[in-house]
Amino acid sequence: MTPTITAFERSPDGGQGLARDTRVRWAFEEVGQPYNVRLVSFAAMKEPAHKAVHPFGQIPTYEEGDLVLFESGAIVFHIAERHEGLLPTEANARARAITWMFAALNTVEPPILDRATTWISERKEPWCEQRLRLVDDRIRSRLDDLSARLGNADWLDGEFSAGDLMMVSVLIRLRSSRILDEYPNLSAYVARGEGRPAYKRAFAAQLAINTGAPPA
Ligand SMILES: N[C@@H](CCC(=O)N[C@@H](CS)C(=O)NCC(=O)O)C(=O)O
Repeated sequence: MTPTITAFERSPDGGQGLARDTRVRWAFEEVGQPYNVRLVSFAAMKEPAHKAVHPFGQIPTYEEGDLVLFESGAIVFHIAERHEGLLPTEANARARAITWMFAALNTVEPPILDRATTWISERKEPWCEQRLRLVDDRIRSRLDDLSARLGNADWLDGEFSAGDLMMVSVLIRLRSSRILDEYPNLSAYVARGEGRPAYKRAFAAQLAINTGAPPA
């Protein structure tokens, strides 16, 4: 059965690929699993019908027969578990790749998200600039350590995995801040991720929805 995910009918980023359906699409593309997309408006996301699928009224969601999932991390993990290509088969390497998924979502994404929230919701506040400086320092603290760990490697732990997919997806959200430019190895890491054919297909698919242009 072909799984169905949800995505914004119109993404606030206009198709920059920052909405979290992009990481799910990327996972599908990496493993070669076709998928359907149901588009939802902001209003529809808060209606009971959508909240029955996503308790917090958000995207993305995943439906396949009786199985209903929400949370991009859980969805990407589910795809990675069901298909070859995103998680190593060796048990310890697999556990480490899963650890990187959690690190991306629980340790690296929160300050990055805080920056986006500050910029979107608190931009007009007189203390916004001060707050942004503090948030940026918290982001840099994470990036310092991530950059040191990645070093000259292509990926975080051997072959490309769901851990890299998630970490790159999280770091992409920093694009507009230019903070990533301070870390050449992380910039190159993100570029490697974005250069993967599967990412390009995922990006094009979400862009097509937001611009009305057919994917290349
Ligand atoms: N932790 C969730 C976050 C989901 C989330 O914040 N989704 C955003 C789009 S990327 C959304 O639906 N925003 C609209 C809203 O919260 O009303 C995940 O990783 O799936």
